[in-house]
Amino acid sequence: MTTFVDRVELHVAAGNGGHGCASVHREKFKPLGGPDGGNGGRGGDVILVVDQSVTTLLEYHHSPHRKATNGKPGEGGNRSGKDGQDLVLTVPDGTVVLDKKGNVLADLVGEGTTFVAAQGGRGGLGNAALASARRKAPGFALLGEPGDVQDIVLELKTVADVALVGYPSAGKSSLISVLSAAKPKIADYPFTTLVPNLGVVTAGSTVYTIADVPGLIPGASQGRGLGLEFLRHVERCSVLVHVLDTATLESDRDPVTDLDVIEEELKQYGGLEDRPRIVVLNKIDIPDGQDLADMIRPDLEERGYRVFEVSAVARTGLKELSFALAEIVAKARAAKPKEEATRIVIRPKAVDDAGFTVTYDEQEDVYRVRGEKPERWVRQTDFNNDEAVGYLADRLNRLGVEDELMKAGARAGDGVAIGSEENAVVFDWEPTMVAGAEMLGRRGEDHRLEAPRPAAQRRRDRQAEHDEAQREFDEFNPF
Ligand SMILES: Nc1nc2c(ncn2[C@@H]2O[C@H](COP(=O)(O)OP(=O)(O)OP(=O)(O)O)[C@@H](O)[C@H]2O)c(=O)[nH]1
Ligand SMILES: [Mg+2]
Repeated sequence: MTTFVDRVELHVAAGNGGHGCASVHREKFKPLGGPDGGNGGRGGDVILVVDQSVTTLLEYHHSPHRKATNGKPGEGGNRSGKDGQDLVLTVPDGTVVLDKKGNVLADLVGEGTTFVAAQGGRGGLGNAALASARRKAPGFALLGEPGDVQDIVLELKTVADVALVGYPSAGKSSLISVLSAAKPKIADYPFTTLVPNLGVVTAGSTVYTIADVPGLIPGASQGRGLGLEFLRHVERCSVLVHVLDTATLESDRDPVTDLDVIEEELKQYGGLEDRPRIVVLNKIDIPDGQDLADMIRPDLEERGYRVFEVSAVARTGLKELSFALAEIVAKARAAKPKEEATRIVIRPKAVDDAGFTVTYDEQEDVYRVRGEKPERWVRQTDFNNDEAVGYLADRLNRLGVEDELMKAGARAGDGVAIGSEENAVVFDWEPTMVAGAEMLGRRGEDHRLEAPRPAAQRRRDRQAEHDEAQREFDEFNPF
């Protein structure tokens, strides 16, 4: 059984971020040095890039699981962990990226077009980076975030200017082989072509691409023959060419009914109505073929088709055909808006979403907090470390989560879930604990041990706090 490789399911996993390090500088005779734990490295992204020398998705059919490397954890002595390496996957021009539900995530057309299919996790901050004027010696670090894991589907929609359609053995592949340098498989049995062939044609000053699709038969729309699946390859073309066989000896077929049948199947497929069409009568090197062509030509012209008589084998009528196609293609290109020359980078989701929502989830009897920031902060928290948990509470409080919980009607002891239903951290709310913490000061410090701060010091501390918030914001908004 032949496998079709113009549609594959791909499982991609970006690298995890490395954990931050909690460490205290040690030096002889200086027992209490400052915090010197470095940050974890970023996990590598999984990136799809169009490479025009790649023509199939075969590679991904054979190995559909791909993972980028993890970031390394930070170390003491302020050493940051190394970033993970991005995994770059090359795909053919015209690859469409879909999610498992069939939604289009990206349509990759043009050399170098890039799509980040899975984003690497951020590295966690080490305790050196977490230190501030008010939290001089944090005894914790942030965890690295897990990288994205995505199931995606890649579909190839050939990017060709001209598409050849017709019955099996009408001579579509033969035509490509004589119009271009492509060498597709040609044989006198039906369904020789199983995946589209692509050729480049030069006619005068116009260069265009031409593709065939596996042969169509009546009922293709119901899945007969190879079905209509391959018609997606003609969706991007600017002109359709009906290749009709004038030399078949089957009693129930003649070129005009063949044309009607194919048109009916195209209609079933849909979306191709606006494409100009021309008719090629092939195999006129055979005397009966020429006679039949002469006979049906007026009928076809009456229907409004431009008709070309050719022989792919004797190589006649090809020049006229290739120049006529060039003209149609040039016209279609002129009508299209100019393509962006720049590389497009498409990310699977927006980078920033500063907001959050609090809703009461009746089913689970919890107040559910959703939002990019709070959910990220939870992922970064080492719940075995009380100080880290306290830091999380401070962050949530500062974002206003506590206030919103209060407004939503939450009382002490109520369940609060941060995150989606499948993936949430649930805890009992203790608003007084946080209020108490505010009174006592932030985690990692204790007012009672310090002399009252002079005004200038308080100002500096406020500035430091502001800087920290800014850093957090910057870290979250790389652009
Ligand atoms: N005499 C003659 N035979 C031709 C001509 N063009 C193609 N053929 C023959 O017709 C047969 C089918 O040709 P292909 O080019 O493989 O046909 P196809 O339309 O690509 O067929 P599928 O891939 O099966 O859909 C081969 O044996 C070719 O040699 C022609 O102009 N004259
Ligand atoms: Mg063929």
